[in-house]
Amino acid sequence: MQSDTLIFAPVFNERGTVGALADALLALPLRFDLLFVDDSSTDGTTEYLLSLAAADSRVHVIVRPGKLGVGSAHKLGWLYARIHGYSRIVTLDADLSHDPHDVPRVLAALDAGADFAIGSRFCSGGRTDYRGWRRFLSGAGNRVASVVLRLPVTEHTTALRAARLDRVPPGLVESVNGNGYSFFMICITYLARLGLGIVEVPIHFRDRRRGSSKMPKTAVLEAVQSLFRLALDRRRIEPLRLPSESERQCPVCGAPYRVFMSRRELVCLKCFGRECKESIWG
Ligand SMILES: Nc1nc2c(ncn2[C@@H]2O[C@H](COP(=O)(O)OP(=O)(O)OP(=O)(O)O)[C@@H](O)[C@H]2O)c(=O)[nH]1
Ligand SMILES: [Mg+2]
Repeated sequence: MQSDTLIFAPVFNERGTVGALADALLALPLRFDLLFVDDSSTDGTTEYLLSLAAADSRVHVIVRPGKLGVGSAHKLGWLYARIHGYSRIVTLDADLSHDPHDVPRVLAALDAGADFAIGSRFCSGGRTDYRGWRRFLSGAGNRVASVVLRLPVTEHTTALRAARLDRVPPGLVESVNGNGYSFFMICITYLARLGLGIVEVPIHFRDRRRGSSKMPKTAVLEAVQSLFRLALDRRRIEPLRLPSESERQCPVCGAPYRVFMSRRELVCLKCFGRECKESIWG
């Protein structure tokens, strides 16, 4: 029987950590399924995950044809959770920066009444191992975001998160206009502006011990642009609806993972195949 909780991690070339991550998650005393979205890793990660999925029915893998961005992988994780009827989703990085043992802690925040929980480096009790430029960037970036966006949180950018799916309007997260690292800030801004109960859970964020960063140099610029856009555009958020089952089917790759990016544009989160016309929105 399917569990009601989906744990999701995006993954690209993380062979040095993904095995330990999967082992630690699968040993947790919780009932859940585990989804990885792998962007055709070239270091053996894909083969490892496919063999793990063949051996353990809790593990699911979607392999995309190329590196399509961490934000779009998260949107696919959320869509997968929706269409398979899970009631809770937990997301985290695959490089062991997020401690798998923090998963029960963010879920406990949902059990205690939160709609959305975020693992936080900057709230009281939170820690980060980043040093130098990365520490400055994440600390200053999150402080600026707190001032400009005026959300009730100190952490806007990390991916360790948990949500009750019945509290989040379907289509809101799946259609976020950001396929890279800006996804995280846009997503939490929308949820806070809709008035969801958001709780910060203090975490110790570790620097990746293996592999290399996938963050492009343009990520900072992209984050600044998103921050200004979110600060200036305070219109009421109107989520795009999720497509029906037949609309979701992608004519390019055949997968059922299309979402609306606007009222006239359907985009496949698996292959990025697009369809634009006047008449899509019913
Ligand atoms: N599927 C997919 N996963 C990605 C992509 N980019 C990053 N990831 C994964 O997203 C997670 C976060 O990426 P990281 O490179 O660790 O980004 P970061 O934590 O901000 O940077 P570091 O601190 O340098 O590790 C990791 O699990 C990556 O493997 C992508 O384009 N596609
Ligand atoms: Mg990382």
